[in-house]
Amino acid sequence: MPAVVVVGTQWGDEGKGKATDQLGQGVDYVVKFNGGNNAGHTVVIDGEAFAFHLLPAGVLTPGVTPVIGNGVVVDLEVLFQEIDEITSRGKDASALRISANAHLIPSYNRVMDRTTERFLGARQLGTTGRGIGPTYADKMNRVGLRVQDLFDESILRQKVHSALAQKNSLLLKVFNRPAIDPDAVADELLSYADRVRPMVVDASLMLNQALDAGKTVLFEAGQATMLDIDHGTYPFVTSSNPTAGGACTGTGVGPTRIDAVVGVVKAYTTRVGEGPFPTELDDAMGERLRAEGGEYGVTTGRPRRCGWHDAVVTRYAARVNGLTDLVMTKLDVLTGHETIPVCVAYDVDGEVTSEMPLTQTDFHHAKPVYEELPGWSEDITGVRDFADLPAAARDYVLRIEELAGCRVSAIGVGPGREATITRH
Ligand code: 2SA
Ligand code: GDP
Ligand code: MG
Repeated sequence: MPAVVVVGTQWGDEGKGKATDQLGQGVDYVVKFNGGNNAGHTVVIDGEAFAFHLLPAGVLTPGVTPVIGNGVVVDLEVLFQEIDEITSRGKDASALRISANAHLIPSYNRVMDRTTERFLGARQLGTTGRGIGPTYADKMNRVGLRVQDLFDESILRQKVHSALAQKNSLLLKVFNRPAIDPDAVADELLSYADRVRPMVVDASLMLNQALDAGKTVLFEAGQATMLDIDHGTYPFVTSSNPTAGGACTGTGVGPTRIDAVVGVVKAYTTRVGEGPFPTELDDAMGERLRAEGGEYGVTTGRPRRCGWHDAVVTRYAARVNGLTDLVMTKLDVLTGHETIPVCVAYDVDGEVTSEMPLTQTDFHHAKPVYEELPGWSEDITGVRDFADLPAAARDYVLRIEELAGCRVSAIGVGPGREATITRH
């Protein structure tokens, strides 16, 4: 498959990092197309864990060109911290390429993100505080800074001055915080210019030429479908498009060039931050899933909210992304339950529906309708063939496949690269 998109089907942390790393073994380019260092992907290779926020997971694979597309927002300080970190661990990041059109996260947008969250108090969104929302807002407001602006000092200074004219009055008058010096911000950004310059490319041209030449490209989403600014649980979402369409707008590769869209889905469900979550378990069972699944944020260390599998969400994700395949992760974490509930529909104020409700008001009222599936007790972490799974584990996968209307082509039974069952 020349061009494959990998997306998250739930609220993130489905294990996209591992899936991308694995699918990326045979490809030429791995491209991140949305989000920024709000993402956190863990890849475990030979027992060694690597956590990425901004770098595409493909950076660990020799021969792969990792690319940061125009849809990504880049914090230069974090970028070079991550590059230095993996370099000090013996990996080579010199192949990394960055779109000239990607937007920069200036330090003032981290301040705006955190100050706004504090100001909202109980109504806060639970953002990662990395300046993601304010940077996408600046992009849409046409006061954003782009990677290419680092190479035109007078333009960069002008843009920082215009952006801060508005923000400083907000900081001073509304948030009661000191104003930010535009020239200090510009100086800090410009200090990275020489180091960034060799990485900057026309990523759309490079990727289209690569596809023309028969090369393979993997498009890696950050966050997930239910956090999509258009298709997620707005306003409790991130500020970009992590769904499959974002792979096109976020890279400059047209939809007719995409061959497959793989959705990564956890065997159960988690969410971090605020917002509705119908199958959330606010009890000892939720605690058990968190402990057994190691459900803590890679970026902020926040405990993740945990619940049973929501097949209404998975089917919705299959539709809005046009999924060709599902990769189910963390099936091993569900070992040891007598029965496992799966949400097959919602009861919204007395009316049962198996589709995503039309309005967020209804989604906030949705109560899960569960089907109880038999559990299994055998350790499945060493299983590599679908036929060797306990019958109940196989049936669990097949029932979710049926409910989602999309084939489960691989199953994760442990964090390592090798702990995967591929279905042929
Ligand atoms: P933001 O910072 O503006 O993108 O936050 C808006 C919402 O998006 C959610 N969000 C995430 N949800 C899951 N995982 C994310 N990344 C880290 C990880 C999370 C962490 O992969 O482990 O370490 O806390 C991620 N990034 C953003 C966020 O919780 C808000 O609900
Ligand atoms: P991402 O944001 O979607 O890339 O996911 P994260 O890396 O934030 O979280 C997924 C976590 O699950 C990581 O710690 C992975 O190492 C781990 N993981 C991925 N697949 C599996 C699996 O099949 N089984 C188990 N037990 N852990 C997994
Ligand atoms: Mg994550």
